[in-house]
Amino acid sequence: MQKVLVTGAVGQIGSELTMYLRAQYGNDNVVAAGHRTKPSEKLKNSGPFEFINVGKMEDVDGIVKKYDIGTIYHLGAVLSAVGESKPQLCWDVNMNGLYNVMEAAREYKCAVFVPSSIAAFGPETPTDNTPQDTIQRANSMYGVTKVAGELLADYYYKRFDVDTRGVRYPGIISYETLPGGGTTDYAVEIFYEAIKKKSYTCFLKEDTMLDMMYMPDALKAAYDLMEADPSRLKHRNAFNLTAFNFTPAELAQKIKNYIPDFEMKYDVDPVRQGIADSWPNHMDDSCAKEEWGWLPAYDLDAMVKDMLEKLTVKLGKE
Ligand code: AKB
Repeated sequence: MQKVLVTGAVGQIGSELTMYLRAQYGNDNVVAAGHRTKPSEKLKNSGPFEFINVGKMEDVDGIVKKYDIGTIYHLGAVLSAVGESKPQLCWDVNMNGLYNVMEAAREYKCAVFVPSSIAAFGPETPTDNTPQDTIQRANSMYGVTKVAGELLADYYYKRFDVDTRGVRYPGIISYETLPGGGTTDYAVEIFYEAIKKKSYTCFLKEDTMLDMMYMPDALKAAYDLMEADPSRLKHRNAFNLTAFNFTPAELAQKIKNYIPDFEMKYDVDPVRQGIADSWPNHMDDSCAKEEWGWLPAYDLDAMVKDMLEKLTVKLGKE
């Protein structure tokens, strides 16, 4: 079989997606590619691992050729908060990285999974039941790269017949690898701090409503979309996707059900608050449901219970 490549494989989603895909396709068939950050022993020892810079065409080209790659899950990206502090880096990694992946996919006839985000929307987008096809005037650099990435993926499908597919992920909550530099990171940090210190200082306002999803559903979504019957896909890229939505105050209350003396404080970061305020409260993901059977397994309560159980063990606080 042709092999699968995961870029950004040391990141929050990439590290777990690599292991998920290795379980589906076999360890040796899934190549993990990271950039500088040391991979975990599990990631490194369970299958092929390489360091690459997605911004360098020769790196992307080289790994696709070396391993006879048939499908690329392109997770390598700079997230929203880091993107605002380093906009030039964000453009370089997110746009040139994606362009290089698209070019390699065109040349070697690979399929590509392109993750977009709620960040592809902006302040003029309808915030409730945000339609699949709507106004997208993103106002963060990360958001700009996500909108452009969606368009680029559509272009490569229409112009060069590259099998591009993708979703707009909401905030992803997980206990394995910490997210790095996003606006929704609070929804992961809060669990670590609740277990370690019974207190968390949130950088978003208590009433900031955002879409979210638990990692097992995010992994299954990527896999299911890439395995979906293409004749059913009216859209290809940028499917709206959500599992639940909540505010920081609501999440704190859910955690309090398990840790009654948990205390939530607020110290709002204007940059990340501004980004969050430009994102939807809740996306309409009916196209993903109709076209490829998207159905999340975890609701908010199930996620909170599982996160607390798994992290308590991980942090040795049993
Ligand atoms: C971020 O907060 O930047 C990401 C995202 C929603 O794309 N988690």
